[in-house]
Amino acid sequence: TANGHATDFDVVVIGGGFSGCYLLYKLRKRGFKVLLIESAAGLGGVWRWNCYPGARVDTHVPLYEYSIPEVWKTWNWTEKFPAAGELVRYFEHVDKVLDLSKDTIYNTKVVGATFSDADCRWSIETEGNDIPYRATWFIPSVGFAAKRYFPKWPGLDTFKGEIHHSSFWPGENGVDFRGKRVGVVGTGSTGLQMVSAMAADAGELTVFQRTPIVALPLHQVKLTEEVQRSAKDDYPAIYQSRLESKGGYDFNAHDIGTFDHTPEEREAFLEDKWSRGGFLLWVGSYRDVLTDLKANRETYDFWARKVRAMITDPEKRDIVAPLEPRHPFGTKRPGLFINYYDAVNQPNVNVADLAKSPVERVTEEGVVTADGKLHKLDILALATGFDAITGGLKDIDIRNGAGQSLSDKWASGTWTHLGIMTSGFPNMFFTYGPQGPTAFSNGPTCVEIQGDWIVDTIVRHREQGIRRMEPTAEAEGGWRKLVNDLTNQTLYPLANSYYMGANVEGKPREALNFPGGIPEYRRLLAESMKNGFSGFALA
Ligand code: NA7
Repeated sequence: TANGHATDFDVVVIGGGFSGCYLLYKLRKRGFKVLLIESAAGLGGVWRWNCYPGARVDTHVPLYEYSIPEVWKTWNWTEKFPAAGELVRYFEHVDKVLDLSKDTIYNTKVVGATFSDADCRWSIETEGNDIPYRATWFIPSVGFAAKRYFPKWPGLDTFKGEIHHSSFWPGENGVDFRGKRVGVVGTGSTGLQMVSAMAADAGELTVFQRTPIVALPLHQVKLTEEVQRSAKDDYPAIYQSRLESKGGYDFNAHDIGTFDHTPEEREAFLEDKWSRGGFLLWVGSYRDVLTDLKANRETYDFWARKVRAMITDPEKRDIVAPLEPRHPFGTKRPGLFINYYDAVNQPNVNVADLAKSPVERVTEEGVVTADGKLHKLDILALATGFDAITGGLKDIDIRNGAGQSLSDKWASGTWTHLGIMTSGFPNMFFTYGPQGPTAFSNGPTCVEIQGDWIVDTIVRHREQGIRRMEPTAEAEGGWRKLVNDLTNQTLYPLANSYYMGANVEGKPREALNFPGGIPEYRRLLAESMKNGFSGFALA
């Protein structure tokens, strides 16, 4: 045994976020011996790490939760868009109801995993532990934001104040920023939330913006138990609608083109999407917003008009919502705002336009931009994102029987079949990873679909005595081509986003998400299984 646990399992899962918990629960129910390994002290994955001020999910509940009846019937939220802390409490509830901790080891970091061809089993190595865990099936469910990204600025380590990355924040109230000079770097959905939460109490807050975020209204609603109790009759239908929606929500884009409407009709249509809020203006609007540049510009201009009207200072207005888009609307992840533009309006909030004047270096005192200005800071809050989607997997020393590592295999590009397995690495499934619906899907939707498919697959293999499975090189070549071809029919390649691997120096530029939508993805998964796992070699 290691840490007092057994070391031999049918399945070892890494990561106690939405995916890992789902897999542990479902696999155990089917009689498998499963171990979940988690590097944090509890469950919740991304919500445990990203506990910076203002951290909140921007998909509303009950879309953003498990469809497991034992869980939703016994849980009520306090807000329609819950904050990180409430999501961690949700996972505590999940743990209690599904009894997950008894098969989980916490505070344990997986550093490597090696497949043995001789006995078709994985050995999983953990930090500070000489005895590996062994399993027939290995499922790294590390999430798409497991590897944080730091700016490569000279002098960053010389800064005398506090530096925190958003995903390594010392607890929601762990940094006292009241009255301090705070610099928030990055204006993705994280930076937007941080600025919104910190502006009121910070002494002076500087937003270091390289690219303006397209932020859409989040209409927060306080939820009572009574309201949820009576709404729960509809939950099964809502969970079903997630499976039928392209993005795993409960809505789709309309089958109307932007220019099918007159300008007046268009204004009214977009106004309706905007005022109802959430991601509707992005993926619940005209069908051509993300495929046709001219159509896209109509939505951008509408958005810019809306936001510009909210910003009082003309200089800030041109930085935060420029008349000319920096990339097509929605080709970088939009964020949802509650009070972001009010925060920007505050006199103690400055916006430094890094597109005009990039960061040159960091000194003991703060950040120096190309215009020669020293932005003096007490706290540097990095909301600079992640080596997203592939970074977390490549960070683990995963090796096949021939000694090849996954990070070597994917050095110049990512290869998977169905975004769920990669050839040469048998018996390893991944969830919410490269070339799956991932960042184009509501997380829980994607995770349950992939989780169910993996569990059904392993059950069938047990029934039929299959001990080894991996995609064929041909199938993964086809999948890679499909993912990239479909993406090339959209406007996504026009932005330097993490969707395209384009936010990290030296990372291959490629489509990292399957853009065909949830129903098509489900169809392709089911088709492969029905055809005796077409695209996979079984032994
Ligand atoms: P994102 O969306 O990747 O945003 C990162 C932000 O940091 C973005 O505005 C970047 O600007 C900025 N950035 C990154 N590096 C630098 C440097 N070197 N200098 C200046 N600015 C920089 O990450 P988030 O954490 O906000 O969100 C990740 C996901 O979490 C999100 O999609 C949701 O699914 C939840 P850029 O746009 O590259 O010019």
